[in-house]
Amino acid sequence: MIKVLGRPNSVNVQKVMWCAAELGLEVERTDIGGAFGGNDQPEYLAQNPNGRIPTLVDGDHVQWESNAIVRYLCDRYGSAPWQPGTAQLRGHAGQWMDWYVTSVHPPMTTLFWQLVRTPVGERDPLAMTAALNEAGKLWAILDRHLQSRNYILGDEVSMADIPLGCSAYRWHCMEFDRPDLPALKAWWQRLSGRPAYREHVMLPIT
Ligand SMILES: N[C@@H](CCC(=O)N[C@@H](CS)C(=O)NCC(=O)O)C(=O)O
Repeated sequence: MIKVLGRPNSVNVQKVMWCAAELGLEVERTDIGGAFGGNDQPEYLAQNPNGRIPTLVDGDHVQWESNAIVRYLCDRYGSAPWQPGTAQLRGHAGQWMDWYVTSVHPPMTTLFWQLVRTPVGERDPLAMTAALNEAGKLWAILDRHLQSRNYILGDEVSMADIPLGCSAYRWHCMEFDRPDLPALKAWWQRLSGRPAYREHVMLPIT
């Protein structure tokens, strides 16, 4: 059976768990990281030298980096639409998945740490405003893209929706004044109708 090492409230673990559930895979998940610890132990570091979560163990195959794990699962166990059927669609899936990591994740991480993990009196308003402005600009790019399609690659949901979809839950559910981006919100609501998304992504933000 596929094993996923990582606590369920990690956005990076959520990508993998949501993806596996959509592909109908049975997964045994172990709580590692955060309050559970374990990711600094030699046996964990032997599988993932970064000491970060998640790590995937699929028989002899051990892998880290959540987006790469999503690609691996879709490639090995998926079919269209999760694993897009053409090189062009896979190219665009990679584009949006990498854009999430390089562009959207940094300001979203600042917002998350400020709003969820930092006591009110210790928050840094300048950092929060800068992150909110940056994240708002980036989500507006996706909002424009989604004005003419239901999902990131077109009519059907795919692996391209997974990293941004996990982050979109936090964008819409953390407490702050967010800009009105109706196409983005409609896409997020479409994802929210999926049982696997509700089970693995729509968890308390802690
Ligand atoms: N680029 C990595 C980032 C992994 C990462 O930073 N994971 C965080 C949780 S979201 C982590 O390991 N934090 C330490 C911990 O949970 O103890 C990936 O996408 O897998």
